Amino acid sequence: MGRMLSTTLRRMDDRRLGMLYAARAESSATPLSSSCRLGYSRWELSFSDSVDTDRRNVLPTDFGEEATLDRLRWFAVVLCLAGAVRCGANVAVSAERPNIVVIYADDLGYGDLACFGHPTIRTPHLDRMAAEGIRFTQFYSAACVCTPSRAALMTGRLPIRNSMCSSKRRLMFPTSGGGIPAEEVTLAEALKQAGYATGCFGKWHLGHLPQFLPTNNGFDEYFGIPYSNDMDRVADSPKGRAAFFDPKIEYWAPPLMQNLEIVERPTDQRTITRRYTEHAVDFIKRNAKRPFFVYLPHSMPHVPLFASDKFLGTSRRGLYGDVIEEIDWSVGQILDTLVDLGLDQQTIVWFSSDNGPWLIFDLHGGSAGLLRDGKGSTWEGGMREPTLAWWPGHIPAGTVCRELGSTLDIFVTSVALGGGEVPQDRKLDGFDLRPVLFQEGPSPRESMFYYRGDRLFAVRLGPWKAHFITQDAYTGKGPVEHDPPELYQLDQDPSEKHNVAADHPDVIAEIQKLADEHRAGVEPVASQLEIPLE
Ligand SMILES: [Ca+2]
Repeated sequence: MGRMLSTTLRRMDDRRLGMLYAARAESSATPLSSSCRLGYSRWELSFSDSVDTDRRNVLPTDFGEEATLDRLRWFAVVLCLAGAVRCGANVAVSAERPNIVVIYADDLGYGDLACFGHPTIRTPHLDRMAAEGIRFTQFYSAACVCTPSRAALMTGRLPIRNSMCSSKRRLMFPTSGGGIPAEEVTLAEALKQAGYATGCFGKWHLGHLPQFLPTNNGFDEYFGIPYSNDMDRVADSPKGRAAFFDPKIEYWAPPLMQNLEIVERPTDQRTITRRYTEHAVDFIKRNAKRPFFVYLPHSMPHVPLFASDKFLGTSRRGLYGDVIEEIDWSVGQILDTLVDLGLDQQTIVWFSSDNGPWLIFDLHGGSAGLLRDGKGSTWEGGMREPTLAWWPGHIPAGTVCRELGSTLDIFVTSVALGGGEVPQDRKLDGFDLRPVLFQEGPSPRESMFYYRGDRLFAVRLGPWKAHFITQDAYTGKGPVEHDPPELYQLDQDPSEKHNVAADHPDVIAEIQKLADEHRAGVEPVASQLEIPLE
């Protein structure tokens, strides 16, 4: 405890720091190449060899910015004086086995929340999560459409590995006969195994046949619709997009399910956000005395848009704003329930979205803010999501993380927090984000792989993103291959406007190498999305 630390400060790149954390996160799956030189530069506190490993995790707190030398010297002095400080904090927190809540919006854009810059949509409860917790500015879904995105969240594995993607059929439909494979370990299964009560309230979209539904995949309870709210379109509804621009309940007939039973059809979507919320709150109250996992995947703002009477016509952003503000109300109900039950310091709440905004629906689609394109594309607007995490007393209030994270990481982080077991017999693509949440170290995630269907379109490494293939989301134009790939520096050019490939052949070579290694590590699996309903 009283051993002196050597105070050598030197620069190192994220990848080396990432290795440091990967060594601790047993589940970290992506191999880290020691040759990489492209990550963000960081300062490292270099300790003498006699310092224990946990001490190495105590690092400067403002990971979004490059820390100053003075700050780090001061930090080192404080560290020496204070002794262990937060040494071993991860172990203590892990032992607490917090409740875990994952709130997942559908087709929400990066620019659709007030705390992500929307000028008129009011999101006070989500803003509260940001103010009291952590806001991620570079957090990614693992796919640009619903089904593969949700499969990745639930398994910590890229859809190319868990069978839940296809370039022929991008989603599960009511005519699909496949679903999440039984051999996949869902987040609910991993947490249930660790003693958690598990409930899913919302849109599932990982197969609607009984064996694929939530209660056969780790959840004790389910209330929700099994696929998207625009499926089961009624034949005599207005053609094309007209039905969406004047939505009526009777135009679509998705079933509302309780566990394995259909309890309502068509689902009254006007009250669906409120009812998901009521079921989630009830579940939390009933399970207040044991660890619980709540998965609350809202079926909106995916079109068709519906809001309850209380919210209809109240937002300056129109119907889309009404819908977002009702989802925000829902978030407030969850947070207030946790506070009222005295569980706020024992519960981590995540908020993110499955993919970007569906831009072809004009005012009924959201906004990706300054990001390019939206849902369905591998441009940033399709996969970078407005993401928050809240855990009073554990996540430092008002934190902004400008490093990389992914919904893939929610699986690994949650299982680690819950004291569960991350599967060791398969490749995982998630990282343990606890160092980021607790502001104890940089993000172990340095890269992101952008798939459209089963094809790798782009790769991000540090601030650089190379597009090997591009395709607009829904214009009907085919894919365009690029050799050399298009290259963007996302820290400087988040809108992907300035292709700088000609200036950085070394960067392209490095990313090409990473992409080749990644492809070599993917074993082909048959797609569940191509299996028809018999
Ligand atoms: Ca979606």
